[in-house]
Parts: sequence; structure tokens; C-alpha cells
Amino acid sequence: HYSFFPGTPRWSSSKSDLTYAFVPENQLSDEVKTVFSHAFERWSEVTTLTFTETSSFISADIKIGFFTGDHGDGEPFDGVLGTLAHAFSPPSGRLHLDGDENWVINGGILAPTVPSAVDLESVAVHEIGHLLGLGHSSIEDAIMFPTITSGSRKVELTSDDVQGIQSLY
Ligand code: TQI
Ligand code: ZN
Ligand code: ZN
Repeated sequence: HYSFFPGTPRWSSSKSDLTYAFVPENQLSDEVKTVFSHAFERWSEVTTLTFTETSSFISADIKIGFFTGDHGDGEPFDGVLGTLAHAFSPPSGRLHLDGDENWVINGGILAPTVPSAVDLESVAVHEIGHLLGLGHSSIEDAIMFPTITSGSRKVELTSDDVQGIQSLY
């Protein structure tokens, strides 16, 4: 079953059109940005929320970036595997990914050969759930279940994820 963060933080009901931006220094490829737009779509399809990319990092509600090791928020990354990414509860909007992971996009060429491959969209969908206020789920198939098999792809919301987000928004 789904859960929320303590105190059930959520984005304000007066703010259903959220903007997101990528850390400019990361200079991410269109491929990576497209993965995020698809991940956001999965949540906007089942809520009244909308997500729009903006080029203004400063003013964006949601700020996405790849970092390695200690990156100044008290939650250092740890190299390959271990922590893959983290996102903070609303209305923080910070979504950080571990730049040391072997990120795979759309089952790209790394997937069969690298045991530590991590599917970017799977992690993005999970972390966006946290950004919106979902905690972890006890349902193994749910996007918000706290473990994933390395190299596997899990991007479809289950009815548990949908019920969770629809009871928040
Ligand atoms: N990062 C953890 C996560 O996002 C961070 C975390 C630990 C956390 N405990 C928390 C976040 C409690 C919110 C509330 O769950 S992770 C997965 C999964 C991670 C794990 O790097 O371990 C995914 C990131 F579910 F696959 F194991 C993304 Cl998809
Ligand atoms: Zn961080
Ligand atoms: Zn999680």
C-alpha cells in the first residue's frame, strides 16, 4: 500500500502547473530530457498536475541534476549502486541523480553487458513520486516500492501508485 511523508506534504492546490529545469552545468542531452518528459507525463496523466520544462533554473519549481559524491545537501552520493538518486518532499522540488551510475536509457546498449546498469526512466518516475509527496509502497510491483532489480525497467504506474497520487491531488 502507498504512503506519504510525515505530515503529508504536497504541492499547494493553487499550484498545479509546475515547471522543471535541469542544472545548466550538466548540459544534458535531448535524450535525457525526453526521458524526464515521459516520466513526468506518467504522473500528469493521472492527476490534474502539469509539468513544463523551463530554461530558467532559478525560477523552476522542480530542479533536476546529476551530482557525484558530496554535493552540499547533507546526502552524499556513493559511487556505483547503493544510492542511485534522491528527491526531497514538497515543496522542495530538488531531484538529484548519482552521476556515477551506469545510467541506461530505453534499454540502451549498456543494459545486457553492465551488471550495474540502472534504467534512468524507472528511477525518474520513482523520484518524481517522492517530489510530489509519495513515500514508499509495500506493493512489490508499485513504482514506489523501495527496491528495483539492477538493469530492470519499471516505468508503468500501478493502481497503488495511482490511488496514492490521486488521494493527494
Ligand atoms: N534512493 C532512495 C529512494 O529514492 C532514497 C530514500 C531512502 C528515500 N529512503 C527514503 C526517499 C525514504 C524517500 C523516502 O527511495 S535510492 C529506487 C528503487 C532509489 C531506489 O537510490 O535507493 C529507485 C532511487 F526503488 F528502485 F529501489 C530510485 Cl527507483
Ligand atoms: Zn542531493
Ligand atoms: Zn524511494
